[in-house]
Amino acid sequence: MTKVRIGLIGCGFMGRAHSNAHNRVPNFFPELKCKPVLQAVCDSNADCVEAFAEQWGYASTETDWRKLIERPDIDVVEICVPNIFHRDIAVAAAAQGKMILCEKPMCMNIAEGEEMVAAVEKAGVANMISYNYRRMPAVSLAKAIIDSGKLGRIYHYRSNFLQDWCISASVPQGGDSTWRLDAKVAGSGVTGDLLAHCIDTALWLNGGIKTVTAMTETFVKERMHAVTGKVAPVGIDDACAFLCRFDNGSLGLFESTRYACGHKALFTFEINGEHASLKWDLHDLHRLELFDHNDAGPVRGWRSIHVTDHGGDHPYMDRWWVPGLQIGYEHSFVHQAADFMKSLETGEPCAPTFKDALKTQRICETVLKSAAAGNWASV
Ligand code: SOE
Repeated sequence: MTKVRIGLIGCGFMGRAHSNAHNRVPNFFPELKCKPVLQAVCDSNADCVEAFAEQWGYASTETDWRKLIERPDIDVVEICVPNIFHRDIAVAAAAQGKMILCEKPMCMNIAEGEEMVAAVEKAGVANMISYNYRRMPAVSLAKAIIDSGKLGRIYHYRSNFLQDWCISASVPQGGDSTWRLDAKVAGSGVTGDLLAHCIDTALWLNGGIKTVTAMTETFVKERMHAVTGKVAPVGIDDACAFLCRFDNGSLGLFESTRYACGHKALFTFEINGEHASLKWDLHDLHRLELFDHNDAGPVRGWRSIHVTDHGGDHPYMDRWWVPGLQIGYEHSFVHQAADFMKSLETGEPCAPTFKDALKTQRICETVLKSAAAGNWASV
């Protein structure tokens, strides 16, 4: 058994999701030869980092990420801090020969993404961007069905990610919990935060995107900054919608917003082929809906596959509890951590690598450029 010593940077919501995942992996994937060990956690807030280490079981703490990445007893650097820090940490960690698992979106812009790819390729280190929804069993099953050719030629792909937590103008921007509203720290708004998930899944399921035309809107133009207390202009996109053409000739339609009153995390996709269609909804994440035109006429209709069975037909589900009972959000991170460990064993890259995720970054940036210019743009 090889111990893979994790150095996590960032004690926020994503730090918790990743720590929980590593703690679960040895219990639920006992056959893996690489076993994650929570070696060190880093956060600039000394009180928070101590409490976090105690709560999740880290052996030690740091308050400066540069110290963490220099430590010889760290194998994997896990980047769970706001987007503005991703490039600097990833490039420095690669130079130290560390493997890297980085939260999405990959970075602030394409230029940073290119630097990150060059750094991990030069260092020859394992790397991955955390687009966790690929590893929801129902989404993985959709991938297998699409790859089997069952849908035939693909005509349409549509996807949404709808939330409503920014509707109130009193939500601040900046600071530990609302940095996603601060353009200087996040890079973009819903495009990088939410549409990036939709795009990553779409590229995985339906292949590359060639051209886009987009529109964005910032509904609340000024918000108080949580740190300075000053009211400042809002620089992020509150909502973004775009049309696109895929390499396979299909047409795409995407929308994301944080102003869809009543929707908390409605991530959906639907794909329509010449023989069959599939659709999925994160609010009902264990179900995959399939319409198969080859079904006999009297019973032809949407069927709801409860993706919870054991026996190998339903990805990842053998690992969990009782067939027929579902799992949830956190498990996608457990699957991701397990697949990453497996990739260290086999030496195969674990998708989406930095190189894969740079494609998503390119599309996000092209979408924002198209929205600013008001025209079609090539990726
Ligand atoms: C934003 O609210 C957020 O937490 C995203 O940052 C995550 O990536 C998404 O999975 C859920 O929503």
